Amino acid sequence: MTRVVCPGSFDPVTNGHLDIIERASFLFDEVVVVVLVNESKAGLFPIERRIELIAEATAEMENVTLDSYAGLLVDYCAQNDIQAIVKGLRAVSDFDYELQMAQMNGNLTGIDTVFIPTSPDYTFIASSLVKEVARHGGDVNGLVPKHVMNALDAAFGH
Ligand code: COD
Repeated sequence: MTRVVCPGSFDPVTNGHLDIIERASFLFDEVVVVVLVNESKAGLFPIERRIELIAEATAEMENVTLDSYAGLLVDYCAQNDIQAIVKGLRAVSDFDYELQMAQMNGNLTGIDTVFIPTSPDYTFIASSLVKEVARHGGDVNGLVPKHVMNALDAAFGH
């Protein structure tokens, strides 16, 4: 049985993230989506709320489970019998950083990273841009699920 992790900040989860999670769920036996806690970055949504938003979006994906973790991703993987890290790749700009992280993680414990190319429809989507657009009342329809749109509206008081 192959258990993989899809790590991220997910602040909030976008349709780009969900596309990668769903495709990973077709490829592997079990997918654990882990919200990594970055203590130096507060973020918009508390960790528990990010997990709720992912849970609602992945409710139909039967082999997807959710968790959060503060620490090194490789330690989470070792503690939870995870065989590989799954990452989405948007563009060449992602590649440099993701390759470096993949190699660092591999160097730490030997764990491998599997890259899934983003779908063309989602290449430009990033949580940070979605928040910027939503903060100013712009339309994020199609970039995030409806319940995430509602959560963004509530967070920004629209
Ligand atoms: N299409 C496809 N994939 C996407 C898209 C999109 N539109 N948007 C994001 N993704 C994928 C990317 O693979 C990305 O890595 C992942 O989703 C998560 O994205 P974010 O923006 O939610 O999360 P990041 O990039 O802030 O997360 C970085 C991590 C938390 C994964 C990373 O910093 C980490 O592993 N931290 C843990 C601490 C650690 O172990 N550090 C040492 C690393 S060497």
